[in-house]
Amino acid sequence: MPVERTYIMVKPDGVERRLVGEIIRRFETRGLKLVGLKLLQPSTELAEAHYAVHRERPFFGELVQFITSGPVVAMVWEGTDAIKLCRNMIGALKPLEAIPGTIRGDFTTEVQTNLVHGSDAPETAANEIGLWFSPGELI
Ligand code: IDP
Ligand code: MG
Repeated sequence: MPVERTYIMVKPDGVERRLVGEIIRRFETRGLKLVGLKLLQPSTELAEAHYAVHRERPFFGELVQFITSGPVVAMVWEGTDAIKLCRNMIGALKPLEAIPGTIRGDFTTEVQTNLVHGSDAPETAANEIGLWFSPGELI
């Protein structure tokens, strides 16, 4: 059971809907440790780099537009099996599969405006943390 760090982001819809506190509370009360946190307006370049894996998908342009449409809350959370644990707490991508009790399952019916991002594997977590934070910003 490895101690991991994962990149978690409240997307612009979550900030707009005043769900930042609710989302942070869930990770905090679960017992994860907050090691990085900032509010920022992402550039198109940063959004494209973050979602580079989806570059060929038909929704890529729309996705980059959405993620840059307003401020996001970028965070790094640390804990045992933090990557999968946070993905479980965020819930599935498909709205019908996002079960109640998860963030998506409790607060959204949409596939794109789904409130929160979480890294899906150790390699992507390391890559995303490096993209959004400089080492000095992590405690
Ligand atoms: P994930 O966020 O659960 O890891 P991914 O498949 O990595 O899901 O997709 C990244 C993001 O792209 C999703 O969170 C969602 O905002 C958006 N997205 C994924 N599939 C679609 C789609 O079919 N239409 C519009 N947006 C999508
Ligand atoms: Mg993903």
